[in-house]
Amino acid sequence: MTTTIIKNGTIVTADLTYKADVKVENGIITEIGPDLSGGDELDATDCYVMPGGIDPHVHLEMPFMGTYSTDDFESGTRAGLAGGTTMVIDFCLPSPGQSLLEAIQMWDNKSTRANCDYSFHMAITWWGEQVFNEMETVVKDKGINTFKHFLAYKGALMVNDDELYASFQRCAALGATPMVHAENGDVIAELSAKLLAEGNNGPEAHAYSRPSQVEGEATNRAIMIADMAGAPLYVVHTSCEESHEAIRRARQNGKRVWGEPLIQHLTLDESEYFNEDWDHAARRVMSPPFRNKQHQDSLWAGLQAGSLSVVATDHCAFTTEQKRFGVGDFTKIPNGTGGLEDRMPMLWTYGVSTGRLTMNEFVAVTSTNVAKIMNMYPKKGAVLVGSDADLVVWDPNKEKTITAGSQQSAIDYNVFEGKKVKGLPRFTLTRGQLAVNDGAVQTEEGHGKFVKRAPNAPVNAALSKWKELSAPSPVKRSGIPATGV
Ligand code: DUC
Ligand code: ZN
Ligand code: ZN
Ligand code: ZN
Repeated sequence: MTTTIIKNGTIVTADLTYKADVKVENGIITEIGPDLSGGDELDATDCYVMPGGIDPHVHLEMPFMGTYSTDDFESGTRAGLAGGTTMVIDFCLPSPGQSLLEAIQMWDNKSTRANCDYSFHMAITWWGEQVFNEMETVVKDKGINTFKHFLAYKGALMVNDDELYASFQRCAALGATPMVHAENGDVIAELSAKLLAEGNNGPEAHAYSRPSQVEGEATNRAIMIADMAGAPLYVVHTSCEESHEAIRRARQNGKRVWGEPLIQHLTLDESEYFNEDWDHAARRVMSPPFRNKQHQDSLWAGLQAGSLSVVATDHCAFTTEQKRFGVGDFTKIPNGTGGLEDRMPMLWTYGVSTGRLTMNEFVAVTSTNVAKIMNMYPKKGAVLVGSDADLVVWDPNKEKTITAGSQQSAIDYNVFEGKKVKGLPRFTLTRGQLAVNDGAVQTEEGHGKFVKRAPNAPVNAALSKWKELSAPSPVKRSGIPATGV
């Protein structure tokens, strides 16, 4: 039995800040209190002891746009741990026509290399009786209670509204939460073709092809369809005011809708695409694209007001060589950026240190809210007796300048290159095991375990106003007009 005592730190959770030591035995928190002893000691003087970050949105070794994202479950989770993230949720992506269960088998094989715990969302990339039937096994046997739907990527991953409605209804019946990548894929396809025809083929055209309206429209549509289906809804990578506005309105109306801005959208803006260096701009091509300052202000306001719930990364890292598949045609630039290692330090620096977020709000949006929405609280996302010891001992005075040269990610650049961050892990523990030791990364490949997530409790179901209005049976009429003459 291994015992570790985290000594002299200040515990920061989503709702409390207090001084106490933490005892960890065999990967579980077993005691919290003053002056604990009886194990290997980790000195947390002048540090905050927080639940490790949970990134609910990553794509590791994902087959996408003719290639695979370069960070896999090994380098991706190592990058996460280095930055204080102790769990990731990846998207299991069946190719159209493929069995969901077969896709899980493929993801199980890839994820054996993970350095920290992980879970999967299931993507609904096609629709049919087989998918309808397999969804039950996915929820009940495989422990996956979230289903992602792409409203973009026409001709590849996109689902149409009839499929969306059918799948959302199925989610509601199974106690699962649907998720949506909300961008109007039909409009994007039209705009992209027009831009290319006009000779607009550089990376900046990627942003022109995906204005904020395409995201606002799709978010509104998905919220309304979820309401009709009686399902809650998680909106991934909320990047603009129109989408945030739709989420805000839904929440005010009592709907269970959550929005997830990314650290990239909070801290980087559209001017990145106007850089004269093609590589610089292409490396930042992701969907949705970076936005202007007004949209960024809206996202920060949403985190402050609680209308947006989570900060994620959509970590989907491609090398410069992969990005160059799109020279001469921006639609062929693999969409995606990195961020796993930098999410926590960047949010601390730009959110907590600036006074926009309290430390407790930081913990909520990087960990606790995720654990609650994704049904794994308080096993994850908590500093409580009985919780997994996924912890970060956070040194608010530790500084660095972000640079690709010293990152864990396997790609050759970093979208945050040159940014100075203050606030970094002194120690990161994954189920009690040290992955960052006094700043040094010492991960163990294969240490990570799959985390099963149960279906939602009935109280978590969506409240549909539409259902109350719908007629339960046909109206009885006399004097029916005769047909035919
Ligand atoms: N957006 C990206 O930028 N990459 C992966 C998938 C997505 O929706
Ligand atoms: Zn997406
Ligand atoms: Zn994504
Ligand atoms: Zn291990």
